[in-house]
Amino acid sequence: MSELFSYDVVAQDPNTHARAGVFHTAHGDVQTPLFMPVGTKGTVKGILPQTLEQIGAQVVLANTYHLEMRPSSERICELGGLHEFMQWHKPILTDSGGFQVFSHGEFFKLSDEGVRFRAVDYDGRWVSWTPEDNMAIAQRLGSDICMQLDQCPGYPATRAFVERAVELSSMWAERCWKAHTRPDQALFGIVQGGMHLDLRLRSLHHLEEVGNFPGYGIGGYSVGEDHETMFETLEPLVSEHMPSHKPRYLMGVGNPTTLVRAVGCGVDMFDCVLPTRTARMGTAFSSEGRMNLKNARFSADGTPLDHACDCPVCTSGYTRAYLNHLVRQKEILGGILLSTHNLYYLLELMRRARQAILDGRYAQFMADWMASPAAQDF
Ligand code: PRF
Ligand code: ZN
Repeated sequence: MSELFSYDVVAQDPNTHARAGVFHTAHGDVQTPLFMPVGTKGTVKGILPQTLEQIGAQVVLANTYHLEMRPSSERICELGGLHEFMQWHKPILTDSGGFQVFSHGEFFKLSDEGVRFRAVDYDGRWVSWTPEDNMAIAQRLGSDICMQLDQCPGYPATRAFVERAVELSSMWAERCWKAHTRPDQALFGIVQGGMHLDLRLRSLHHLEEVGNFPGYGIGGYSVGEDHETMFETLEPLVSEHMPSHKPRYLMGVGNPTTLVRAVGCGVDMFDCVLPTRTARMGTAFSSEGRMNLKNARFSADGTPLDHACDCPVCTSGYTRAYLNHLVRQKEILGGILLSTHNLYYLLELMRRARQAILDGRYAQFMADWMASPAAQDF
């Protein structure tokens, strides 16, 4: 029996920093690298839990801030915890409110104590939130992995602003570490520091001093910078400085090309609303790049969505013409089918990446991806 929340690297690619691993949680093992579908409010929009299982999702993401606002962690706890509430019995990761608060524009105030913000997407009331509150909520929800409360600076930001975010996030990491007591839940620290490698390293070292976190989130990327700017600091941070025996989770990144490159740097986990959000707007990921199903050129196309895809949508006889019709008529099935396909696409991409690492051919996998028509579009 492996120890709860230990991470075993099962294969290290010989020519890149990519690795394949297994992370053990209270609701089962998780094979890395992996993509985690986002179910912010306790549901991956439009997708049944059994469908998620069928397409091979291993972990679903939820958010403490949203679930605390409605229907509250107390209610969910009374009803048996989040797994029972949403009928997903595999691992759940809950993000803290940090990133959501950051998206509240001018309606928030940060202090050492915590954050105060207006719940603009709910009833508009002012809410005060401390690291201890965040831990209490996550522990009531009973997720397998929870994230510390952090501050995610946007981009561009002054160095002084980012430095302050690192200090605040470090202080909050320590308070989260002390407040966290649930033995069947793993608390991950979050590395911040914007596009400054020295601040990233300072943040990482603070986390290493604060406690023995079983894994690390990497926050503060994909906030408006271009890809090259991100990889300038992400690459050395992950491949040279982050401990190799702990999982590394790049938060909020779901662009297929970025995933392939980040795995090559040694990142293990990803989440993003991109596959489901773009699906609801009528866009599909495919082996030929992005496809906007609203486009009139699909209206009489009797072929499957993506001939190279084995997902339940592409193998059930649905045509591009039918998807075009559903999307144009704003039928909810359009969003459901495209979400199912897009999630499968990223889950399958990570399964193939894992197999390539196990076979010691990840460099070739990356080169093949970069040369593929899909990569030109992402
Ligand atoms: N912090 C937290 N959640 C996040 C982020 C972060 O920096 C990001 C940044 N891409 C996405 N989700 N707590
Ligand atoms: Zn498909």
